[in-house]
Amino acid sequence: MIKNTDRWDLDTVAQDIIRGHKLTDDDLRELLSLTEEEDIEKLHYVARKVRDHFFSNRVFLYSFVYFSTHCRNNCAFCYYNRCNDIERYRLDMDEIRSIARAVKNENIHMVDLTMGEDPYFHNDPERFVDVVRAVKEETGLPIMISPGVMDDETLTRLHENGANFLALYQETHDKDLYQKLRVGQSFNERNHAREFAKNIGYCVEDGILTGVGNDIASTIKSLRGMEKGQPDMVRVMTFVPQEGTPLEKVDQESSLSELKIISVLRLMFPDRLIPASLDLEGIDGMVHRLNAGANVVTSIISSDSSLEGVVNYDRELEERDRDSRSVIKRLRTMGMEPASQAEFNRIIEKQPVKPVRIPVAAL
Ligand code: SAM
Ligand code: MD0
Ligand code: SF4
Repeated sequence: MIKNTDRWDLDTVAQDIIRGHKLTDDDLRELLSLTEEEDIEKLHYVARKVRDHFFSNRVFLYSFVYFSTHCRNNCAFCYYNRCNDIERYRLDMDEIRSIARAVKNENIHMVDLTMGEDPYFHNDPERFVDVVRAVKEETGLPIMISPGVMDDETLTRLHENGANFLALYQETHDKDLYQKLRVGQSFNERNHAREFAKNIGYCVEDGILTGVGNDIASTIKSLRGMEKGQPDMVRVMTFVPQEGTPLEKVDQESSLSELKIISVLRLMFPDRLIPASLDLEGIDGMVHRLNAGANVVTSIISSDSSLEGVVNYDRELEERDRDSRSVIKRLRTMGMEPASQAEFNRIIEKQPVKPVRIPVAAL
């Protein structure tokens, strides 16, 4: 559908997708197998066309607040897994409030409150409810929570107290691979929490890792698995080997496969949120991800913050360059603009995305 296809036909492919055409497994296999730069560029072109139809040049921005790096789990890929002997922190309420106040002035659409599965909060979930309530009070912004797996009752309490979005990445929908990645954790419980959250009114995000033992068949399984849950946001991140973890010595893949998958996600989920994470390759990497069809920038952290990212491409760098001002400046050089808060709130309120009409002359 992409190879041996000229520009006019590519526009037709984009129009088909916009009109609701669904990709078959053969299509997915073909797209994920592309290796020639020219073909991959065509795929990105179609993905951008589809994205621009629904979102024009508008981008959403999420601030990332990793408020506790303690964790009871043992994910093979994660720097913060309980077996890794690293320095950890847990912010207290005053620190959280002061960060929330700072975020308010940063021109972002949502705050992402992330933690490891910290027993301090998981054994006494009302503590986390208090955090959500405080951040809502300070910012008035939509709140994403990324707390790991929480039970139905807690998810309900959190929703009632201001949490709008649940980010909970399955990493893979291939059960065998899942057991190797999320060692000792239940596949079904993780899926259930996302499903339950969606049913009670949250927006939800699912996500997969690539470069972590997934071949094309396994990636297709994951894409179909995500499709089943009809998430509001879908992500793919390249696995970055982390010091002190079981997968430390695995070779890191280039971002090529992630960029292809971002485009494929755009064709499968035309009007959904798809992030370009700054955590992997910073602002330069953001440009490639937006050019592949993403429409959200995540992991924005103010330049004076000492909080962690999840992967931290900038762990060794002296200067951090992933604050909202630098992001917006770069977006503008690409002809893109931050969306308005009202546009984002419509998504949070689950109103259908109104397509932006493409003038015939631009096709
Ligand atoms: N503890 C919560 C959980 O696991 O759901 C919240 C943290 S969650 C935001 C951490 C996510 O970052 C993982 O789900 C995974 O997708 C991603 N991640 C963690 N370590 C990574 C690595 N080494 N390379 C790429 N992505 C990674
Ligand atoms: C990111 N570091 O977007 C964040 C994180 C959690 N909801 C998001 C993985 O890259
Ligand atoms: Fe803990 Fe989340 Fe890292 Fe797994 S991915 S070890 S649950 S912080």
